[in-house]
Amino acid sequence: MKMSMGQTGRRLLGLAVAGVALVSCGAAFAELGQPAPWEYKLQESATPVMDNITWFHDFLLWLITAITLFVLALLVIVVVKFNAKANPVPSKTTHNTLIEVAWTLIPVLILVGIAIPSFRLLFLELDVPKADLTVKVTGKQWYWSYAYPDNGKFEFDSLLAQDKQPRLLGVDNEMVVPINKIVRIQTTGADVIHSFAVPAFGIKIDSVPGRLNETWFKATKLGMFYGQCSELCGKDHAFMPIAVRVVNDQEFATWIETAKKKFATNPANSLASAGAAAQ
Ligand SMILES: [Cu+2]
Repeated sequence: MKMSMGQTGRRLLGLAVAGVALVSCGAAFAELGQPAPWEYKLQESATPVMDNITWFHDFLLWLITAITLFVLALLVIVVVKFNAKANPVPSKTTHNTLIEVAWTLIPVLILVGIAIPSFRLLFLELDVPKADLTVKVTGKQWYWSYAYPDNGKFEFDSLLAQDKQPRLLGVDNEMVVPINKIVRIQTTGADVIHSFAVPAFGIKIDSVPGRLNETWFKATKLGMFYGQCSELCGKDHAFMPIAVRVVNDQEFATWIETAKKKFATNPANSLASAGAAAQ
């Protein structure tokens, strides 16, 4: 079937409209701190580290687009200009010092240009600043436990709440942190390897039995932020969500007082009891 130019044009226009509609829908559904239908970008950032990750991602996307278009242009030039028909007597050129130096040096410079922001980001992630608050996160089959060693001797479990929204992300007891404070996460696994990840905070760190891994975030936006265990850990791996509520200082102080009372007699205070039993 042959299409006229008009038909082709209309089809292309239709595709473009559909594309724009899809993109704007994705933006319309986007919600802070959780995934959205038709989402194709990174989640909206809520920490300086995630700002940096988003910037680096976009920078690489533009760079790779420019490189791909450049290579495509070279291929098109070669196909058009140097095919057998257009170029009946082939040239016998084998070396060109300038081009050879250029195609070695330019990629090296591009890699250095990528390495500098890449290492800067890596140091930002790994170099934990002086923390205002430490939260100990323990991954268990199949839920999370949170302890606040700076704020009192309590620990609580956070399990998937089937009746809560967003589906498969809502939990019974959320982790609560204050806004604009540096929170140090120390994480370990009680049984197998889990991984503590919150996309909007730009954190993902393995929770390994027998080890204490460390990361940090500084939430700059109020609200609920969701993540999921990101290391395949058994049959309910998909059902141990992470929910973090970012509140202001006063609300946090109130929550700490409530939590101390509410979770003081929690029999699931397993870390403390397991530690005491071992001694
Ligand atoms: Cu897990």
